[in-house]
Amino acid sequence: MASRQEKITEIEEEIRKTPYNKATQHHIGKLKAKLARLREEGERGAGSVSGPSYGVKKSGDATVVLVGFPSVGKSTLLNRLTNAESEVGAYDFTTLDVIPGAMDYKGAKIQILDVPGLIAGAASGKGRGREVISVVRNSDLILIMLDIFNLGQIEVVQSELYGAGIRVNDKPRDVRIKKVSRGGIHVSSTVPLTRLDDALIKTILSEYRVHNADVLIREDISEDELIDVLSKNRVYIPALTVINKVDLAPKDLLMRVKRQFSDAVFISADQGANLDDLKERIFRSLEFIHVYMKPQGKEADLEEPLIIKKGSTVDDVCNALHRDFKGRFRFARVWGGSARFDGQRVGLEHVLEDNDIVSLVLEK
Ligand SMILES: Nc1nc2c(ncn2[C@@H]2O[C@H](COP(=O)(O)OP(=O)(O)OP(=O)(O)O)[C@@H](O)[C@H]2O)c(=O)[nH]1
Ligand SMILES: [Mg+2]
Repeated sequence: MASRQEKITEIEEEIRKTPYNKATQHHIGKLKAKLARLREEGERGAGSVSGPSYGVKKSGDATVVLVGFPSVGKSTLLNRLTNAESEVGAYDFTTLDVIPGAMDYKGAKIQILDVPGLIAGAASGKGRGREVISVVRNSDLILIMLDIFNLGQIEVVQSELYGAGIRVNDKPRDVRIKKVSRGGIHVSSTVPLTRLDDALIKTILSEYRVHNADVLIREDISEDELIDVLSKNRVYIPALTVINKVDLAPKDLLMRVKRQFSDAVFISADQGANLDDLKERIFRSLEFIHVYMKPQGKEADLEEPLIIKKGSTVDDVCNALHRDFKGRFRFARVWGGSARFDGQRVGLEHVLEDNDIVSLVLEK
């Protein structure tokens, strides 16, 4: 029997060879779904979906990872932004491990991870691709780092991340799939679907063993996007493009690139240029919120808020404060944007908003 990898290669080959048109669209859709499912199974087997395999623990309020080709200056930047000392070398693959550093900025403790350079084929295991990818999957923000003289690398980096199920600066498509016990697949949509028809939707769903379901689609999605909805291993992570070594670039080149990459942050890690701007962009991209703690029966501490990630729950607050709190948790009271009324009683799963006041009620 063919191994999973052989099957994957075979299907990739077939997709490449088949011209895409109305007549082959279904066949290709089916192959793509099959491919996505096989890859997913492979990853589960290798254990890479669950947590970094490099053995670096997440710490601080958020984790940022530096991703880029060898020698773009990742380690140089880590050393500039944090207390870490990661080896810098004028040759490729200087860094062979994950090197963590910590950056304090506006009250947030931000962990920054330097990883080995990424190369084409990383998602399928080239270099230390798999390990790097699993660290990236578990981060809160990706810095895609480029050398100003090799900007074409961005396409390779983006496609490697995409191939590894990482969706950058994106969010899941608005599709609801409600499984039912019988009656087949029923599709409804609130917008015209120009890229999918019922038959193709059914084909893709059946690859994921969904045979009876009500499907509600609210966007004009593609087959790849439907597969994303069905895949369990997709992660959605914000990213910033950082263009390094501007100290070496002639003025006219720099001007041109700035127009082309208007969202990027331009730095010289080596010279320490524009790093304050980068820190601010990192901080803003992480979308922290402030939560004020109110000890029971006392006034809230409005001086020193807790800094946590947007979307954090009462559970996250417990974990941030003390490792015993979760075990002793009874309930919490909340004032502010996330509360339906002042002092609402909530559980661990309650999602907080910026400037909420929280009081934890714990077992003695
Ligand atoms: N001129 C200039 N050189 C830089 C800059 N940043 C890094 N370098 C040099 O580029 C080379 C590679 O830097 P590293 O920080 O080791 O690059 P890396 O991305 O960590 O490389 P790998 O660990 O091999 O993936 C070194 O010789 C650095 O001194 C910069 O802003 N300007
Ligand atoms: Mg390095």
